[in-house]
Amino acid sequence: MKRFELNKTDRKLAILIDPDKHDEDGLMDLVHHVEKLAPDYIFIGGSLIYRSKISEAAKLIRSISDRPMILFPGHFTQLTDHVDAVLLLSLISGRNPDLLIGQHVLAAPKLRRMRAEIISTGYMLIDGGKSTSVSYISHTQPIPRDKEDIALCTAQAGELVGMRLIYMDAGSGAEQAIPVTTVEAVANGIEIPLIVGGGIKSLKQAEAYWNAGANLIVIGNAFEELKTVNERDEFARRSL
Ligand code: 1GP
Repeated sequence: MKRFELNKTDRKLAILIDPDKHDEDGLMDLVHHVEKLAPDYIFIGGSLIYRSKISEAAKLIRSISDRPMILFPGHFTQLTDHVDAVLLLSLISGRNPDLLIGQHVLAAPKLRRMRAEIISTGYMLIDGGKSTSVSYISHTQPIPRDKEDIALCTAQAGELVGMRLIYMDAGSGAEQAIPVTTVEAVANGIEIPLIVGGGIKSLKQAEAYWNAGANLIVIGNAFEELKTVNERDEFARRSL
């Protein structure tokens, strides 16, 4: 088991793999390209996994990559022991009690038995310009993108109640990524590490978030949707 290490001075990258978007060959091909990009972590998960089995996908990824694999679960049914760590998400931007404590209660017995590291994470949705799967599935409204003060106070509240990380997400495939100024305000206002994702399309964009104080950038769609080997190689080369 590899530990999930994240500090306030880190500038790290994770690639998010949604196993439902790939058949077995496609997933293997993707993971080989993720290896060329050499991110710090592979995240695995999705708002709704209905085609694939998360454990099978995690095992397949592990057969190709030794990189720390972190589960980013959309639901407690996605829990698997074939990962190194699990982000135990509390959706603190929303007011749906099921995603603040209900799912956690149902998951607790399994979480206690798992070998993977469990990391309590304050998860905040920020409006990314369109309705996303996570917003629909979670029955919650994201924080308006121009309400920096609400984002900051929500993150601070998450830290005060004991979360180890804050994850600000515009949602997978967001039209607009989170404003850099909002990320900067939150990063400066909390003492725990900050993860940022949703709608980030390039490593240049990631750089702006690292400079603003984000400690881990998550890129999903922008890398997964590159169809040709050349496109993926090009994205990987740009990271060197
Ligand atoms: C979504 O933050 C992740 O939860 C990644 O989003 O797929 O838009 O990169 P993208």
